[in-house]
Amino acid sequence: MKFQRRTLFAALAAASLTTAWPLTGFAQKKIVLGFSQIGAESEWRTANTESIKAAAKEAGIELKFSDAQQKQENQIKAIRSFIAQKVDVIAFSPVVESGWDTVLREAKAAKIPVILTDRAVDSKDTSLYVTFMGSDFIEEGRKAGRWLVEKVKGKTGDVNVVELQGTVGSAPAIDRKKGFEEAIKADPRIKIIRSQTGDFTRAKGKEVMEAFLKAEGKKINVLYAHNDDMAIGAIQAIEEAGMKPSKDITIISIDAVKGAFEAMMAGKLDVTVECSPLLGPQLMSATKDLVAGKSLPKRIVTEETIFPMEVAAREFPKRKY
Ligand code: GZL
Repeated sequence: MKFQRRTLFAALAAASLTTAWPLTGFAQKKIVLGFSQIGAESEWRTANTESIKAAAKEAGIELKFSDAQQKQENQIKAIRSFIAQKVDVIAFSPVVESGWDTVLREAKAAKIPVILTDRAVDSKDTSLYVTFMGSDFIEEGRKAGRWLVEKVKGKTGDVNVVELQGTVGSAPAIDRKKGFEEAIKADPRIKIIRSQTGDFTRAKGKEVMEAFLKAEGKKINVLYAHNDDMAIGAIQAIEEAGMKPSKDITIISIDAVKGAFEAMMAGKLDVTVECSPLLGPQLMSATKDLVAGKSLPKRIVTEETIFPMEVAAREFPKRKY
């Protein structure tokens, strides 16, 4: 018996020298990611949240998730709480571009890396975050504008546009406006005659479109909405005003959520520019890389396309959000 036990111990000692196997306990510490989400203002946001939660589960990452109800102060509070809890990584989608430097400096002082997802910040000190992963909103605006320039090519008459902007001060609202205005310079007939925020929601989009219709009525030829939810709200307002969406007013929007495909298949929306919310897997992979000490590119751009009405029925079954 004695001989056997000695042999067993000798074998274990030898094994411990040859494997990387940590003899002190076997469970690896779970990575903890603190995520501050903007809110639940749109179909896009809901899909984005689902993607992040599902990907964290899949990756075995402990997710501390906070919903800010579209208020910057709630996002700042959440980030401070993540710092106090000493999470491994902080990620967030900044509701507006400005006002983040102080809290990001606190995260830096606490040596907690920060990942920006979906929207950018305007901090001059880019050392305050490791990477920004998300869409190129200026290009999304250009795609919307280029589509309109092509649509009116060879036609005569005014092209008066009313614009429903996203949340005031947010990167998508600022950049989608910039890209659209750059692209429509190609045809001087295209003019933005009214522009106002609908805060990315259906309710506000409908309310502002009602005001546009009261003020401009049949002068309106085109609606450019910074997201599908506002476009869908505006479609309701157009119908309640006795006009036909798409036929009387061409409707252009961004996101390519399911609701937009349903509106295009019903002949009420003309085109939607894709803006993918499915950032969860990329975020979890970046989080694991950071914890493993790997470096990340400063900017990770989401590849996207555009869906005009004529392809909606063919593409809809393939859509993941
Ligand atoms: C874009 C995202 C925007 C969507 C809206 O990446 O930040 O916020 O376009 C959402 O639908 O509310």
